[in-house]
Amino acid sequence: MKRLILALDVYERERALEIAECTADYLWAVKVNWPLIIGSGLGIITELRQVTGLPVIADLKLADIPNTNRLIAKRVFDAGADYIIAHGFVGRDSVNAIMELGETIIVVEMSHPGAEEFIQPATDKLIELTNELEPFGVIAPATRPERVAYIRSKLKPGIKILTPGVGAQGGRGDEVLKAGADYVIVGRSIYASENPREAARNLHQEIAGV
Ligand code: O7M
Repeated sequence: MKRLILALDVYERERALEIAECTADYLWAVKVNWPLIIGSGLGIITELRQVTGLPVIADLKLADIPNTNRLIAKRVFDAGADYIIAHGFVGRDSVNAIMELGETIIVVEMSHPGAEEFIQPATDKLIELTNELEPFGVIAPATRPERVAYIRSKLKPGIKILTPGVGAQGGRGDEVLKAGADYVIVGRSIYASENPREAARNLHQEIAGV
């Protein structure tokens, strides 16, 4: 079973396509964030789907009023994205505007140190919102496996947990899967390595046995 998601945070179209193609065998999905969309345009989403045959997650962390979220999400789903990542702290109406258009993933906690300032104190409420809306999944921090275990214990069964923070930010894929995550998101440890295919294979093998 594939549980690895590539965070393809490069600017250049050709480099992105090359890395995605050579790592695809070990991935469940490819995640695109602002760096790649700014550098290569929205058309990269369809190209990545064609080259890899994998789902593409658009990590825009949308956090706007419902109408603006809807305007953005419409174009991004039309461009071929299978999932959009949204912030939940803006409220259920803003998240609903995206969920009406396609599969959505809600951020309930983040992986960086600053997440403890504002997001972590709101995590319980964000989990409540998630359980009510029942999106495809949530984002939770691989850097804090104990928080992933906590989030898993509160989240309705069936809602997936996707965890960034493995490798460059210090988290471990096997640990966070044992804590209850379904997928790990990895960027720099793959795309910035000398041999991205080898790096992806090693990570895949590390987590495959969990
Ligand atoms: O492995 P890295 O650290 O190079 O990349 C991690 C990716 O996950 C990168 O695209 C970040 O923007 C993203 N991410 C986090 O690192 N922490 C979070 O809390 C949330 C995300 C994310 O994917 O949010 C949806």
